[in-house]
Amino acid sequence: MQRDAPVPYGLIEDAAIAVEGDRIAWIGRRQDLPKNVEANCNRHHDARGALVTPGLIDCHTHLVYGGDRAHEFELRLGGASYEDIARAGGGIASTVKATRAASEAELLAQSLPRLRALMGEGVTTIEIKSGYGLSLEHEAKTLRVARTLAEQEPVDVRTTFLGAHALPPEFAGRADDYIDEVLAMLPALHEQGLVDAVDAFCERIAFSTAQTERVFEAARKLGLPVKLHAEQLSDSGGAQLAARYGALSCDHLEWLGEEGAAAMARAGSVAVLLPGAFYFLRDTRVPPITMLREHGVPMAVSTDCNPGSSPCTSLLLMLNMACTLFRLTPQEALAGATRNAAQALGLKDRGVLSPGLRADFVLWDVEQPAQLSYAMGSNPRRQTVHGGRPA
Ligand code: DI6
Ligand code: FE
Repeated sequence: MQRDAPVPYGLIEDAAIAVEGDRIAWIGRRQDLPKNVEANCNRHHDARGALVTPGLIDCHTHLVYGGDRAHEFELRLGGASYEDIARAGGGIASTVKATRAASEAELLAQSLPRLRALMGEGVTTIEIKSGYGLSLEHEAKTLRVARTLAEQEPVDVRTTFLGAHALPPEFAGRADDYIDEVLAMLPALHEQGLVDAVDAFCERIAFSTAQTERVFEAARKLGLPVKLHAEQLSDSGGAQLAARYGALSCDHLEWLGEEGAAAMARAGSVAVLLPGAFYFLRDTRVPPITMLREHGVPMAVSTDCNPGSSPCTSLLLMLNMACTLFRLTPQEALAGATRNAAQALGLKDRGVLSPGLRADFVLWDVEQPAQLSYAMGSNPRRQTVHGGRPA
């Protein structure tokens, strides 16, 4: 797919891609392949009719965590709500306990299968948030595990500091003091090279807009981009706030209002849609897709891979759910896991197949792109190429 291509998906029939190092050197119709490009090529691969897309980008995950929350799933099925469980000291807090208790090696071992499952479906870039450590020691541990995953596997990892995810038990009733702590953690983690972006959970069960703004101010001072978990359970004005700080993205957005959408459009923030969380929490309020389209807000689609609201390691299933539950077109869904997902991470070197960009792509055994979001639970991936190398 190429940027601004007039045909659906920017599809090129009978295409050729030339790769040099980790970059795309040339892409177009095979018959147009320049003679010198062909002559300089020392290895040819016949894609044998495969559909080739950019490597998939999962731009919102909480993939590194300890334990699971299957028991809370049972409680919810028995009638308890996600918010009830959170208020009773479960929810995110129970994952914080398990994550703190896990050693770095244990955390890595628990996270690796989740990463491999996503990579098995063609993910070449993934964002991983902290937010289950909630202290300098454990946030650093989480972010180091995220970095180690990228060293061990052929995948790019972007790390996001989500210190303002929930109130840790030792700060119960002292949310502002905990924000002071978050503000102290951020520069220390940044100094260790562990932070690519900063996120917060702005919600009535988490942090207020005033508290979120303090975090954003601190990020701005360090020159770090921000993102926000906004309007997931209520409209708290988080999107407008995030837009004022030029947020890369606002994520969830079930309760987003018109002013929020307009602010996002002005700021160039991406709307990251998380149909897994919507589905798993049996939400009924769909994010305002038509409004986002009308305002020209780019939409991304991601797994939100986390133990509480979206224990999901299939980005292809999310493409399907983005279409069935949120009524995205398959073309919008695919752009949501490629081009717009790259934008949500502030990455300009990937997400589309264009000369000069990273040679991250996937060969699929499908006839047409809509099959990627059409089928549930199938995985037509034949081969992934990450940075010009078979992965
Ligand atoms: N919103 C979410 O959906 C995840 N975090 C957040 O801020 C859920 C986190 C969890 O329940 O463990
Ligand atoms: Fe999330």
